[in-house]
Amino acid sequence: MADSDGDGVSNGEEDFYVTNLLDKASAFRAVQTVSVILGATPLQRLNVSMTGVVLRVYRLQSSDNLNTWTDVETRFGDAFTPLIEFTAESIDPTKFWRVQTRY
Ligand SMILES: [Ca+2]
Repeated sequence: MADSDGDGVSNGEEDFYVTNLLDKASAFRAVQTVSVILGATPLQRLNVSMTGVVLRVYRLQSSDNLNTWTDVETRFGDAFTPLIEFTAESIDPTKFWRVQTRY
């Protein structure tokens, strides 16, 4: 639980994401955008990207209520193509998204 570099990310999380636990500039970060696409059936489009690490699994999930989560897409960390990008769309006016990571 310690945070040796004081960047707000625990040493355990830095170990999981293979970032430098002594460098504040080195931490796992995901970049996300949500766009509204107007049309006959308006929808929201999610884009989220992050740097993946070998032997880690990244799973995009969605929910309507924050209680029940549905798998949308699963990606595996790959040293040759480290960028992991998810794109998903929903016609629901309210949709929750998360990326679950694990070994
Ligand atoms: Ca840290």
